[in-house]
Amino acid sequence: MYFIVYKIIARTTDILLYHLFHIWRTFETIDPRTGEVIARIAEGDKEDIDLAVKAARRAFDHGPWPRFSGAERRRLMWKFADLIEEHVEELAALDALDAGKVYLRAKTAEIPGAAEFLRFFAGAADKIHGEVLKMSSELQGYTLREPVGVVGHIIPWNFPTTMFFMKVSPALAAGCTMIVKPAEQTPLTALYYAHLAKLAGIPDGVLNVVPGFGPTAGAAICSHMDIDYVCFTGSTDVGRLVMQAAAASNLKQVSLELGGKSPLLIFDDADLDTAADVALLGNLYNKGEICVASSRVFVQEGIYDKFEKKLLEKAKAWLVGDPFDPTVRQGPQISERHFDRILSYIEHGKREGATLLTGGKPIGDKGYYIEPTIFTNVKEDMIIAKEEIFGPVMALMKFKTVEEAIKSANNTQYGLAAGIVTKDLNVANTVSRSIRAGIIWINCYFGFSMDCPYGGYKMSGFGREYGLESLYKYLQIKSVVTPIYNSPW
Ligand code: TXE
Repeated sequence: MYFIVYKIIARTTDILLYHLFHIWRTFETIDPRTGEVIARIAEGDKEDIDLAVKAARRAFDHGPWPRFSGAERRRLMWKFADLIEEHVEELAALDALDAGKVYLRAKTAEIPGAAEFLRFFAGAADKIHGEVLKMSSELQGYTLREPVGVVGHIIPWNFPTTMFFMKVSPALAAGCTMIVKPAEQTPLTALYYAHLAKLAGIPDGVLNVVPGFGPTAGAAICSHMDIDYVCFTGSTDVGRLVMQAAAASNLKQVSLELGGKSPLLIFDDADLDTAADVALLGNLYNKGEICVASSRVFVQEGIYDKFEKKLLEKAKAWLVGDPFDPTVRQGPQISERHFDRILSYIEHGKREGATLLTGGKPIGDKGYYIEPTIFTNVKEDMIIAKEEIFGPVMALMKFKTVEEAIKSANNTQYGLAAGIVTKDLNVANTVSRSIRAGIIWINCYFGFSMDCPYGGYKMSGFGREYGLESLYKYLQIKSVVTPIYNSPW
């Protein structure tokens, strides 16, 4: 008897505590320039994901969004884009504070890019067509492209704005409703975008932003029975969990954009300045926190020494510092954990026998700044040549022939991107066709535009972001067939 009463009291206390705790549960978001807290954010978990999915489901099954004409969706998406542009300075400042983004770059490229994503896909919203099928003399048919339903977007911290809109814009254009879980490190702009979507008149329930952690809120999205599609960008390990949860729940569709260890191949005939600029940008842009970073640089032996000298000169001039300073090119790494992880890879590199050409150390005693770091004498089986470091760390290697370069480029479990620097069109074409990666840049790096799809081969994932390809993944085809009588054809 006492035991039962104790159990009831304990259970009631549990429930009360849960609700009290739950109401007040928040997490800190940190300024990577200083390590100080910027704000406390409400922490969403499974219960909140459930509520968001209910809202999204209602909006999909009964709301106007999927039933609007493409032109009506286009009008609201365009308004959303205009509002982003009106708020560009606050949004750029939030990404600089929360993610260590170079403010000027956020203000002139990433935030305006978000508006362009919306406009690109808004323009496609009224061009979603099926086909007419002649079939046979007794049958004819047509296809409809219908929205897949409720989508869960799980986004990482390295591009809080770009990732948000590269996923949300095509899904909105397709007529889907959605839940977005921003990364726990960078929730600020995502919350601001939810506010702007409401101001733009996007109907309630269409775009739901739930900040929270991966193993709770993120996992709840992946295993939810009422979500039809999960679009994930993040680590390869979590990508596996996403697929497992999708398979174990309702077999929801999945697309994954995962890690990379992309090669950059520099041939003997390359212009040295171009080659060094491409290699530096490919490794240091966004402090190396970019999945398509060219973290393995292979240089043909004829120009290797000259290239190394040129690269060092340019690396020394690459300015690291406060991302609000307009002369700075590289801000702080995202978090203390990630900062430690990068430094431990650098230690690994030294222990394995690679030579530090430059960098390798933290900068200052506050915040998470790391020097642009270049290793030479790297062997392909070293950890720094195999694993994604996701920081400003380049591994420089040498090759002799085109065949050797192709073999080394493909010697990785990943296949996200590759770069080639050469004046020889035949070499460029042969190598492009031979590398197993989703995007190849010739004499440039990070050449992105809304209409150019990219995504993974091998363990870098599957499904495409950007371009009409990314719209089609949020649409499914329905075939409608009808008999035809007395047709002479
Ligand atoms: O990634 P996670 P982390 C790579 C990069 C980086 C490493 C670790 O090498 O150093 O991954 O980064 C959510 N179910 N990339 O730990 O954990 C999480 O909340 C569902 C490459 O930050 O994969 C966040 O929103 N979701 C990459 C998102 O997944 C879960 C960008 C990414 O976090 C989850 C980021 C779970 N069980 C990291 N666990 C790229 N391709 O650009 C976590 N998440």
